[in-house]
Amino acid sequence: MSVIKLMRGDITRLSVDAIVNAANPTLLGGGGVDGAIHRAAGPQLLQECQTLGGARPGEAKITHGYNLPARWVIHTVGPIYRGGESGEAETLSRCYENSLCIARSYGLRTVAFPSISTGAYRYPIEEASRVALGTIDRFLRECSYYEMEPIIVLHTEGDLQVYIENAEEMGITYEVQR
Ligand code: AR6
Repeated sequence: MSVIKLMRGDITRLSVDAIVNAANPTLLGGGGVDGAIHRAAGPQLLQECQTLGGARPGEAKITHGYNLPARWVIHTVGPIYRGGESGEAETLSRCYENSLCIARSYGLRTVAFPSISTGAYRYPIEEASRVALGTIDRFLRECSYYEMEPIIVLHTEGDLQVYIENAEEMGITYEVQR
């Protein structure tokens, strides 16, 4: 059975099959983790993103990783948090699910996620972490024939603690990578 790995760090430094980008609907870069990924990947990433035609919240699209240690980047657009009654959880869940589906269709195994929507898009991390963990866990169970190694990379120790506490509470199999 696959396990969800949790770690603190900078997602742009990971040598994995794919990292996931918390993008905006233009898919043409921005601040936060999106800006860090574009800076580390170099200008060819933006060139390829210009051919994608953007994406709607919940969708995911894949590009090469260029100068990143990761081979691929899966760009997904999280929901902007507007109080939680506007379908935010469903949209956020589709971000994780669609990213994992793309990874599987490309035969990728190690896939690193940031905490989508919990920065500029202001999704409270308490709620967002439960959606992230629940969706990834469900995918691993439904897809147990395909061995995957999902990693959630948190930028701060405080964020990592929230994910650990919720994984514990939800009875999810996880491993902290220090
Ligand atoms: N590695 C891992 N996590 C990071 C890194 C990093 N290098 N940098 C930031 N984070 P955000 P969003 C964390 O704002 O909320 C962009 O402008 C950060 O601490 O990057 O989905 C896009 O273009 C936070 O926990 O993404 C969109 O316009 C998490 O990544 C908008 O922001 C997500 O924060 C998307 O907002």
